[in-house]
Amino acid sequence: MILSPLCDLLGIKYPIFQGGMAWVSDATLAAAVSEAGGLGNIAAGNAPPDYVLDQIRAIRALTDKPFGVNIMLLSPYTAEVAEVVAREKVPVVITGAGNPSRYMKLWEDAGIKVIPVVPSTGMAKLARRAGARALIAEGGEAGGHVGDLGTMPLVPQVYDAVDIPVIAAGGIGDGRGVAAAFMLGAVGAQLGTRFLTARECGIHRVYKDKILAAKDIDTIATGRRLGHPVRALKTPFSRAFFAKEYDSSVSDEELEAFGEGALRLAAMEGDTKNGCFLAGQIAGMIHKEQSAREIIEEIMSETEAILKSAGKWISAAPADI
Ligand code: TUI
Repeated sequence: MILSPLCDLLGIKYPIFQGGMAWVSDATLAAAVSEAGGLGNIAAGNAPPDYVLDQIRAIRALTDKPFGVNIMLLSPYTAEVAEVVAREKVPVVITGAGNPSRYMKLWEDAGIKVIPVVPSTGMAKLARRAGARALIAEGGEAGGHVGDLGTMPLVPQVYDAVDIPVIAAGGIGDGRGVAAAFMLGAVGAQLGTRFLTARECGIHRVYKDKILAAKDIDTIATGRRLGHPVRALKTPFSRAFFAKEYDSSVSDEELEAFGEGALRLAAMEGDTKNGCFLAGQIAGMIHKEQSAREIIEEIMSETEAILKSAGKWISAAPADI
């Protein structure tokens, strides 16, 4: 049994979050994760407030365990979604892709525990000052919108910068990654890509098959020019986007327009030509479909075995080097 302060803070059994993934993590997936003892998260993405309210009602019908709502701060509906989660008093809000400071008091007054995703120590300190209860330090190995630093350098630096619990994310796919996250100072881990092939994940069959077939070098981060790089599987879409990005005759507006709707086309339609299949660098480690419960229990038993055997590195001087 792994004892983490994160479990006490949130009332969960395992210190594992399922990352919020636009068009992917709905009430069904999030409920399965929460029922299995992790923290399931509904992704608001770019969706309107009505959708988010429906999903909150849906998850409450499926589980009485804690859950979170992931709010993507670049969404045009952020202010309205912020109000919905406050009115609904959801247990946890996770923010991404921006500075959540302006909404923190609203959420805090509603008794919500706010856990922002941060890509740097600067944003970590800012979020801490604004009232964050914990932080998710997400490295650039993650899928979706990514920062510059890798998880290995980011997590310990964020740990040193703040006095609240830190959860590691980005590049974590199994118990080895979770154990490593603990070694870096984290109290838990958030995984997104690993849950794409969960049985309860309702994405298109094509998306799951692409993840199952992916190799280590099959993801690419595009969109740096627009200020929000996004990691996805290499597909005709991402290669075309990458080419346009380095073509000075293509304006930023054209580039933005080219990407519009691509997440939905991947997740809902499995459109291999025009879809953007977000995935992290651990996609190459996923070889089977499992239930959310199997995923979480497998990860936790791997983590426990690794941590139990970690003493082997200090038990005796190496015999022969
Ligand atoms: O947000 C994510 N991952 C995402 S969001 C997304 S949808 C999207 N659509 C269009 C453009 C961009 C994204 C797909 N995947 N992860 C959490 C995350 N947050 N990663 C990095 C950050 C982040 C970046 C900058 C957090 C704060 C931040 O602050 C910058 C500032 O100064 O505001």
